[in-house]
Amino acid sequence: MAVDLLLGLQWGDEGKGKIVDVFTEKYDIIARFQGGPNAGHTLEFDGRKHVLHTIPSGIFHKDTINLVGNGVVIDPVIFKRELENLDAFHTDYKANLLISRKAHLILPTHRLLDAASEASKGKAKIGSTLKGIGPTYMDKTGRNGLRVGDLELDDWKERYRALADKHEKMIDFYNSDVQYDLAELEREFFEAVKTLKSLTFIDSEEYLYQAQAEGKTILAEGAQGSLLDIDFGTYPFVTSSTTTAAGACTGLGVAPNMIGDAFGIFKAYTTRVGSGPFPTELFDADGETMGRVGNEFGATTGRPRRCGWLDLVALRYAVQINGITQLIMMKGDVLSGFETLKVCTAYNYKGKEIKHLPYNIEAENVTPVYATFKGWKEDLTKMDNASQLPGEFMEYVEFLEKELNVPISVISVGPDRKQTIKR
Ligand code: 2SA
Ligand code: MG
Repeated sequence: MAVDLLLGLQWGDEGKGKIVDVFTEKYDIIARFQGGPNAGHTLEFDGRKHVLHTIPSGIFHKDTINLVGNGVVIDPVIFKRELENLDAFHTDYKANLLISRKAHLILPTHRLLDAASEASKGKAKIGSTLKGIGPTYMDKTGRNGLRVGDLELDDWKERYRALADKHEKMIDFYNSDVQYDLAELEREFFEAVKTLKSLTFIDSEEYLYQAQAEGKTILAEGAQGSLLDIDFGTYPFVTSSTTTAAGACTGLGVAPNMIGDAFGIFKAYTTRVGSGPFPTELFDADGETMGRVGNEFGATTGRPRRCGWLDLVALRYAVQINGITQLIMMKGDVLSGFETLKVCTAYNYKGKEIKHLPYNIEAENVTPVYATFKGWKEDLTKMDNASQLPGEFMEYVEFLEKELNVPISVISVGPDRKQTIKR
């Protein structure tokens, strides 16, 4: 069986957690393939809201296996907290949560290095979530990292010490005023490692290979978004992993010819948290309304998200890089009540109108070209059938389908599992 993908097409926070949770009934296995506790996947059901960071969003379905793949970076401390938060939901995570031995570990000193690095950048800072993501992936590609499988070796604490000692020297090198009590951080870390070790570690590429051979259905759950991809995002204002389709191959060990559907998820408008260019960003009442009505705050850090109109130049690029086969549109309900809506269809770039994403999309280089649409007044949040959706809303949807040349097969009209319309 081919592996399906669910990928964010913007700068993250498209609503991947909700959709994975809704889709889970169709899949035997949900697998995370990149990122780590920088992600914040929000799920709502039975009147309760839950935020996941490292754990796949299929965890609330008792018959689903949830796999943390080799491409993910795990902070045992945050992971332990996530597990504790699950206790109230009676999930059987000892049985249905599996961890790849090849996943890398975030050490306390990785978090400190992240803070020191950001502080050293001053105004040019990335706006990192400061979870140690960048330094951990640097150690991975630099071939210094500590992996989950190392925790099964007798000398893992010595390996830990050697790496942490090296990090301390690097922190000194930054000469930052980041204050810390490493002994306390390490006490917490070693305690959390014990919890992590109580879970099942596996050779996940072999596990997935066998699962495919047995005809199991698998969904790879992306984190962050395509425009935060280390290669194709708005570098350097990106995260440190491959958030696009190819990341599922390297982050799980799935062969490229075994990829099935690539579901691309996007919001009816755009948001971004952290620094970096954002051509359609709004600084007016419309942007403020999107943020307020859409409750646009970082699910991990609580930071307010920047808001703006939908950017089809960027979205087309993401559809193309990922080979998206079906689109899922989120948060159209947030746009109810706008008199008119705008969609960026092209950029003015060096005196020319272009439809592709150029190397440089800072405000001084690109000016968005907008198409305007009549808004709708109806509250979409109570609707549960495509036939109830207002005409103006459908015009918006059909315009996007035509421009992107991919069908929008799911429309979400609110955060709850139930507020999901299939077309
Ligand atoms: P990092 O933490 O070093 O990977 O940050 C690098 C950039 O990537 C952005 N980034 C994110 N953008 C949107 N959502 C993310 N997850 C959280 C959420 C973020 C939060 O769901 O809201 O709570 O603030 C996420 N993770 C990383 C980040 O803002 C930097 O621009
Ligand atoms: Mg998020």
